[in-house]
Amino acid sequence: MSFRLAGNGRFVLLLFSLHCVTVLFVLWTLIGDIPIVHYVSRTRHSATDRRMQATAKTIQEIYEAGSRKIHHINWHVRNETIAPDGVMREMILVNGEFPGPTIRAKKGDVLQIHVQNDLAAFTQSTSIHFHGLFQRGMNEMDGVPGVTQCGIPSGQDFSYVIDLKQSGTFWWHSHSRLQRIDGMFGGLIVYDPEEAYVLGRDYYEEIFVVLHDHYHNSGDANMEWYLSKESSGFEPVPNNLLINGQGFTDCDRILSRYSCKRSVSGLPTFQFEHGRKYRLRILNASAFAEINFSIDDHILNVIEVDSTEVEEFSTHSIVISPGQRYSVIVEADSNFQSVYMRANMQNSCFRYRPYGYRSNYTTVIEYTSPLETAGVTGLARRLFGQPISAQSSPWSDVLPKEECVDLDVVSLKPKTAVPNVPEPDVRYSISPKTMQFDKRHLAPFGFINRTSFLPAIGAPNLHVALNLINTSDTVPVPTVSGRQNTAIWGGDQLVTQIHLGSVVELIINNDDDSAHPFHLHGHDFWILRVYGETNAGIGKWRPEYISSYVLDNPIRRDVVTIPRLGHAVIRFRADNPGMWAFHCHIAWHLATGMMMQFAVGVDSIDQNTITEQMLEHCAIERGLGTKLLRPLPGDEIRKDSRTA
Ligand SMILES: *[C@@H]1O[C@H](CO)[C@@H](O)[C@H](O)[C@H]1NC(C)=O
Ligand SMILES: *[C@@H]1O[C@H](CO)[C@@H](O)[C@H](O)[C@H]1NC(C)=O
Ligand SMILES: *[C@@H]1O[C@H](CO)[C@@H](O)[C@H](O)[C@H]1NC(C)=O
Ligand SMILES: *[C@@H]1O[C@H](CO)[C@@H](O)[C@H](O)[C@H]1NC(C)=O
Ligand SMILES: *[C@@H]1O[C@H](CO)[C@@H](O)[C@H](O)[C@H]1NC(C)=O
Ligand SMILES: *[C@@H]1O[C@H](CO)[C@@H](O)[C@H](O)[C@H]1NC(C)=O
Ligand SMILES: [Cu+2]
Repeated sequence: MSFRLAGNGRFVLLLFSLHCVTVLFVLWTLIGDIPIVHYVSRTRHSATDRRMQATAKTIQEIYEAGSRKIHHINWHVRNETIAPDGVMREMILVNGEFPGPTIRAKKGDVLQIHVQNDLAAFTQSTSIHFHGLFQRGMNEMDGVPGVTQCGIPSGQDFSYVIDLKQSGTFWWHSHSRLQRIDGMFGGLIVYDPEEAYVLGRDYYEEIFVVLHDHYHNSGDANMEWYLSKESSGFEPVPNNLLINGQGFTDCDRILSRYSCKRSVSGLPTFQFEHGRKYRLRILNASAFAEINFSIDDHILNVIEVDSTEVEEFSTHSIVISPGQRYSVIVEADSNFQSVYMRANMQNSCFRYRPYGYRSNYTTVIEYTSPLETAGVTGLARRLFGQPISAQSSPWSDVLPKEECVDLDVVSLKPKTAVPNVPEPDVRYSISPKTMQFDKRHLAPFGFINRTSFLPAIGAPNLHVALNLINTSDTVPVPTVSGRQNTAIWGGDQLVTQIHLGSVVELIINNDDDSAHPFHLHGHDFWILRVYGETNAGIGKWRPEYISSYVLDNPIRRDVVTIPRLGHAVIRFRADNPGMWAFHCHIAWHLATGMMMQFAVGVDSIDQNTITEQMLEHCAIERGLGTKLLRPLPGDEIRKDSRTA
């Protein structure tokens, strides 16, 4: 055994690998094509890895807890300085965990999540949205400030009570400001014995893989830059890609204003036992980047897309947009002793690369057997740490060129088939766009049609719809475009009223130069058509496309990526009363207003669902009033010239 130090400071390590119980081991060397080198030696799964894994025991405990278990969950929201990839930065975390706590429960259970906002600054209210849960009949628990609630003010608390009526892979995240990309998100997995693939029966273990882009600056700092002249309207590009909150930074390539710690960065490693099947639940929690995920020498059998079970579909790689989830079954049948799991950010979606930018990520999946782990390999690990390289190479399919698009709509088929999608009762079209205005110093804002959303202060639209507040009593919010606020709703709102039970067809024409992954709250939708163009001006929807819709059992999901210069057509049955957000899931576009709402069957909402506590939070928000208004670019100039 030996190791040597390469000239450029990279460690080259050797590792033991034991092949059978009786014989000894062989040494392997490394450094494949990718120079990932620094890592923390670990002999056991870290706490993070344990939180991300579920075994037959986990599910047994969940089921033995009895029917309709109430999960009492206590969350504290605080800001903390941590270094997920070696670079220290302030983050906003739940219970200090990053990613946040993973909730595991079964269908029929109730979550009672007590959220205490311990953020110091008075403007930092918070909220939790449970992405993918329809919240049927419980619109007030959807967690969107300005739409279904006021933010939970700092120093205050709120309990989200949620009936779990669906199963699958979900996630939760703050819907306030940019807290999601500052670290406030986590997984929510709901099991159901009726599922096609059951843990312990159809697969041996499951591993939650959270892929997300990571910025070395805070969301607010990035936003300030985005809205300034320096950005020229380009979105802030992430510095790194993390898996389960862990990553690696080459400290030599980091600007000196950051504090970079060589010793803390680590890569998660995963273990497979030969002959077993694993379910990977993959979540893209990114702010911005599309990610291409693959495992060398292993086929990904896609079984779930955004909590919709699909007919098994085999592929070598999947591209995941922000907010999307995929479950894949992977059979551990490789002859390699260890292989790479690869995640690449789709570079073509970015318009520039920051200094020290890292777009791809490989981490090792090791093949182990229980004896090896306990025996000599275990000892070797304690001495030398985790192996850092594998001999495998990436799949070399000839696939279409890298583009920011989802898995082909036509290849995904839900298991619970809907042979004929119902005809629409109403058809709406919308055009999302990022636009810049001279009077706002060319700062970019996200629009849907001519409206850029700003959350109404102290007057969420759900409360307005239920006559719990008059908009005339609220703090006026300036509109981005300078147009008048609408008579009914506060702030700058695009609200479309829908009769309960209507089938809505929505055509989204994207004339922008970048793709927009759109997410609908409260419902999932059928995707009838997705189309991208390479030339501006000709990718818009046209009536003759109706004949090309996929109407026979199309995929149902809750996020669809609208390709650049193209369009998508979705349909959904608006059978869930409430104010439901529909927005781009790219953090920068959402935070600058790319959001509209569907007011579905508002007359059927019970006013009593809004608690005293929720009304109090709104009163606090109105009390803070103008303190919560951040001047829009351009407004401060007007103020200056008035006072001058
Ligand atoms: C973060 O914590 C620091 C120190 O505790 C505090 O000064 C700051 O205001 C906090 N920021 C927020 C957003 O709460
Ligand atoms: C996550 O979603 C973002 C936004 O669409 C996308 O750019 C990125 O590639 C996705 N990442 C993965 C791993 O799918
Ligand atoms: C991975 O990153 C390296 C270094 O940034 C780059 O040279 C390489 O082309 C990337 N590979 C892929 C597949 O993007
Ligand atoms: C995704 O990665 C795989 C494996 O590295 C590669 O073969 C494939 O071309 C990539 N797909 C896209 C759409 O970039
Ligand atoms: C958005 O604008 C288009 C084109 O002007 C219009 O036809 C459509 O009705 C608008 N959509 C909504 C939801 O207002
Ligand atoms: C709204 O205004 C009307 C008319 O001024 C008043 O009667 C009603 O009580 C107000 N409602 C609320 C919730 O303040
Ligand atoms: Cu967008």
